[in-house]
Amino acid sequence: MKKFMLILIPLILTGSFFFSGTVTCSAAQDPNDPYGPDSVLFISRQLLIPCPPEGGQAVLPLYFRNDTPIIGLQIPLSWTGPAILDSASFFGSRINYVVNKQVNIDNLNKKVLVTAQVGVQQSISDGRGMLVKFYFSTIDTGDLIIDTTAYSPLLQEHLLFTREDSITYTPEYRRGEFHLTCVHDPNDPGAPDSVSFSQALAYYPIPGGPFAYYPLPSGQGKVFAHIRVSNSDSVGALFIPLTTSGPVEFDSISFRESIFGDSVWIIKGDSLEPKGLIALIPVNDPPISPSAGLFLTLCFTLTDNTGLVILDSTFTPPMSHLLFTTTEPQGYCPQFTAGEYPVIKYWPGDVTFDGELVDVSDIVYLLNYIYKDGPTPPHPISADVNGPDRLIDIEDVVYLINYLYRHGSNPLPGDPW
Ligand SMILES: [Ca+2]
Ligand SMILES: [Ca+2]
Ligand SMILES: [Ca+2]
Ligand SMILES: [Ca+2]
Repeated sequence: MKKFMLILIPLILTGSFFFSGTVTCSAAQDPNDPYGPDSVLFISRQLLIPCPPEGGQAVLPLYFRNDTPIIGLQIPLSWTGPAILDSASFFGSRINYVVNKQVNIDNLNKKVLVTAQVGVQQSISDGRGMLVKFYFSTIDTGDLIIDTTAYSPLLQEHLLFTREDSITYTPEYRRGEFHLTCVHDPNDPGAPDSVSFSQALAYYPIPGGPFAYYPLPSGQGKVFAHIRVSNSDSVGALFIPLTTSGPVEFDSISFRESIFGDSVWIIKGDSLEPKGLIALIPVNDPPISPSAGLFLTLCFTLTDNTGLVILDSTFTPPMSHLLFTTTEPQGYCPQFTAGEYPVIKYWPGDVTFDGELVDVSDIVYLLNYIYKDGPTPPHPISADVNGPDRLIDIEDVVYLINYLYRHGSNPLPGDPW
């Protein structure tokens, strides 16, 4: 007999901000740096990730401090370790107001360059706080070390702040040392089980055409949060209570491409307020056999074109506890990595993702990718322009050529799937 359980869990918004004691490794203060030494730093810490071969996510904020106003910064970084840099977000940053700011990600060489120039805008006033958040996909346990390339002979690889009189200087840098570990509940048989999110971005399409920059926002953004589960042994039930926060409205649940098909029972809280709770209890009869992959997808509509969507677990036993059960049944806690989805604006057809309107360079990039083994588009969603068919192929090239040169229709938003 199948059992029904209905749980209602109060909205809990959690946020934590840890500072751990670490040692600053500093060179002598740059003589052009007024007053005390300015700095760029990570807060090193241990990060819990799903055990391999499951992938997880590591969200790493970079901080900076300046004791006099600055008008620009250039921060070149390189990293070592089992991680891929998916994206970066300035949401919540001290320089979020600066229009001319960029993050160039080079996963091939494991380098990333953060730059900002205030131009005619207000200077970055003295202070301390977050600069940018990096979103890494982790592929293994181990150490993720983020250092600077400040001592490279290349000028564009120097670590620099720019004073209001345009003189540059090198602030101190404290490298980030992140220990990626995974834990194993002793009641969890076999390999550690896990619950994680497999896609780290929320996309907000801005329609193309001559008025693309005005008015903003326009179009409708979506977040598809893919929940992955992995269970090494048969399980009786999965209890995955979740909270959401950020600029989203819950839309629907999809089982498209789920490893379970639609054969599991889903019982959830019966009201889904904005920013509210989602609780899911799938029960399979007989037990769910060992599996790993996409469980289900939560579909949200974005209510803003900036911000951060966070999906976390409530972790409050007994009713809203993240829990798997064995067939005994014995409960245990799988590994869990919260999902953070920075909202990224994009212009459909901006294949190069340079924030410019569609031009010939986007077509060239696409042709290189399709026919000459060129690099994958930075965000494939911007290249699937012919109505989302989830293929990036000659049809998209033809569509873009028609749009640019033959008064064809505007490029269409892709599918964030
Ligand atoms: Ca200073
Ligand atoms: Ca297990
Ligand atoms: Ca472009
Ligand atoms: Ca396509």
